[in-house]
Amino acid sequence: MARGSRVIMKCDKCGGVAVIGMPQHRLNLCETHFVAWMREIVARTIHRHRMFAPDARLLVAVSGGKDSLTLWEILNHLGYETEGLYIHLGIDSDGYSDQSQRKAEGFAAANGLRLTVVNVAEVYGCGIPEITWTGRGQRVCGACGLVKRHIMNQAAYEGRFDAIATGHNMDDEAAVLLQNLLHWQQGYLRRQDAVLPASHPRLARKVKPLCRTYERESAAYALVRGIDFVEAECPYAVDASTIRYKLLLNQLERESPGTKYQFYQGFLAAKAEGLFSEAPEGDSADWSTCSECGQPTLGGDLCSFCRLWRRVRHEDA
Ligand code: Q46
Ligand code: ZN
Ligand code: ZN
Repeated sequence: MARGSRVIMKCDKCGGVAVIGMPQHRLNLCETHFVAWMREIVARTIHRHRMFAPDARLLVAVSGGKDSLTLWEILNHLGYETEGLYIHLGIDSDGYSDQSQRKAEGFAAANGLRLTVVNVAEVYGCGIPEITWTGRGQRVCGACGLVKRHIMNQAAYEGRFDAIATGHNMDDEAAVLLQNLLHWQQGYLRRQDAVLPASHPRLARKVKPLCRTYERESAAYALVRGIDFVEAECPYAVDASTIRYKLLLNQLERESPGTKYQFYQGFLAAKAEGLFSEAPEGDSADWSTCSECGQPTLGGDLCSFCRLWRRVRHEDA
């Protein structure tokens, strides 16, 4: 072959020009067949994991990024009744939160979908970075996760949604799995799944319909479908421990395509056969009700969300 010439990949379905190659499936697809493939995989994932019924009302947690907007577009295309929830975290660096909110709002408006925005600073007094007891990136993410879970549960409960759908992809899930395995986090390993059932009537069922597709596939889908998403990562993501595991898995994937897929799919298959399903004694939930917000809690009078804000307000005084 002449130097400088490009190899044009062909679509395995129609012979047209392929826009993506997926070595883990030995599959190259053109734009049309890739879009159809993504929708089919998501539909099958929903069905295989019995995520929700065809008439379910879904609250889609959107960050303005490629994964959550791709997920929302596909669920909408598949005919599900969806609403979006955007949580403005008050992350100012390069206007990250404002920019992501605009992307989420733009997508909702363009598709005639309803989006609820909760601004953490406006509702609770300060944004995630000002939760000063944290200080380091990793702990900012811990507080952020807690706040997001609480707001999502509250919104799903008040809006009577059947489930919260999040845009976690296989790269996210495989990285968390590797982290949990390396530290033998048995509790997390028992809970990690494509579906997190509602453990209390006020805690929503959580589903991850993108858990069988790679991150690069949701990015490709968003590009092909012209979805305008925020390209910047949250500035705290660089400190998130899962980034290290993602890099490791990507290195393995480059050397041996399909590693990530087999690793995570194998885990789900083993779980379905009973691995990690036995809860040790004393693992059954003993819920009480938080005296401040009314959400269920496993420890004391206040839930961890309300304890966090008490602490923040006290330190602010
Ligand atoms: S948004 Fe929040 Fe993530 Fe940013 S502060 Fe960390 S947890 S990295 S998904
Ligand atoms: Zn094709
Ligand atoms: Zn509470």
